[in-house]
Amino acid sequence: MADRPDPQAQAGHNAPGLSLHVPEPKFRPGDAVDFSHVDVGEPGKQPRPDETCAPETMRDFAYGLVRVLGDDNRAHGPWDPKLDPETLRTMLGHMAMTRAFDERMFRGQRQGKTSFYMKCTGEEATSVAASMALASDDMVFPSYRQQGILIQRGYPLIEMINQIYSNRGDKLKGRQLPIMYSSREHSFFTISGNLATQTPQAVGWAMASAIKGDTRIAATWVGEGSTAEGDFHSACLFATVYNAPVILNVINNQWAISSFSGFAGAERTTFAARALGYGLAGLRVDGNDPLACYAAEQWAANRARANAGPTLIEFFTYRAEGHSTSDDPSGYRSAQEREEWPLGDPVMRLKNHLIELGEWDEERQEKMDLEAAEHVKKVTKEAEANGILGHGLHHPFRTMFEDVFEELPWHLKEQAEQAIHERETKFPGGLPNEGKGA
Ligand SMILES: Cc1ncc(C[n+]2csc(CCOP(=O)(O)OP(=O)(O)O)c2C)c(N)n1
Ligand SMILES: [Mg+2]
Repeated sequence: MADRPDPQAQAGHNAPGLSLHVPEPKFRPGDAVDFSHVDVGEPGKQPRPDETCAPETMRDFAYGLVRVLGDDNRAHGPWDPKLDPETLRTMLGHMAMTRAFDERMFRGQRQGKTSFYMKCTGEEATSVAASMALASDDMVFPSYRQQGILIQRGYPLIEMINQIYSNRGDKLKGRQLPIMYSSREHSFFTISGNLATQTPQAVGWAMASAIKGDTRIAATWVGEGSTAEGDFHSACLFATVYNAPVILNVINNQWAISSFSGFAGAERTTFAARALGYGLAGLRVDGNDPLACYAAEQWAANRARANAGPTLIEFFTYRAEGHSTSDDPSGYRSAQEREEWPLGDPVMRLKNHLIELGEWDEERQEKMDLEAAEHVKKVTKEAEANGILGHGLHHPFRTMFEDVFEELPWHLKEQAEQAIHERETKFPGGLPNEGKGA
């Protein structure tokens, strides 16, 4: 022992200094964008494994990209879901409606009708097409950028706008941030602002469905940035351990507000590759290809329904707009990224596919877009009749204490009485436009 060199005494003498890697996005504002390092592969080249296959046979799917629609606007390969033209037009219609809705709500926020909105521009296929591959009563646990699911499931637009305006018609009584919808009737779990909490909840729901011998499966959507949360990893572990009938959809849109995907691990590996470590089936999919999105979700749904196990799907896409109305992406990323994104725009790609099939044309598209915009405008007016955010208290003050507990516990009862008393003292007779109903 005595004649060995003491490593502690030696440390720092000859050893190279340690250094830490801090990820940095490739392009910043004003930079010319070159995405040639992004390997998107060729549409139609990926085989389609059997839905009951063992996860360890799927390694390559975690690193490749399932693609169907080619630059020739045709569908290629075994992942082509072979949807009939009517279904494709319906898909296009929901995507066009989602886009029209986003445009109008964004404008509404700028006009001061609400405090907040989030668009999903460029990501419509990851919600609309994926949702179409599920049964309408499969339980979904989305994040805040999946308005396309509600539109696809036929949730009335007026309910969405009432919620965004937190007005008299808002079923959630103004208690949730705008866009954090909830609809039990549409098997749409309440959106939470606490990122990734929906992932273990989806797995738990799926486990319960299996315990009850039900046939419904669960699907959750989570942003790539949010996969850095511990909740996501607990969800993966529970899903694989109990073979829960669940689909974990990771929307890799490259950005988490102003943090690029590298901070969630994208410089080292793919998000689909997370599946390998857990023994989950993993698929990496072109998220701007509506046919590939549909096919992948259908594959995973069949697998879950056959009790063959959960699937983690990475949808490789791009967030074309700012994170939310509170964000300005020109401060942290190059404006060219959107134009240069190698996978194009999902609405355009589906439209061009239908045209290529001889089942659509530009005139009909124009009409569809116009009708969608007109419809959203009309419904917006109807919702405005119920009030807009910030113009009066649309629900009676005391309702903030209701609907959580069946019976209000004593300490909340005391708090409620105190708050109501203080308010009445300060504003005798209430505020103008104060909701007096219910
Ligand atoms: C637990 C938690 N941490 C941080 C935030 C703040 N936050 C809201 S959205 C967001 C970015 C999420 O990015 P991503 O998961 O990639 O989803 P995207 O917005 O791209 O759809 C952050 C950090 C939050 N709401 N909850
Ligand atoms: Mg993201």
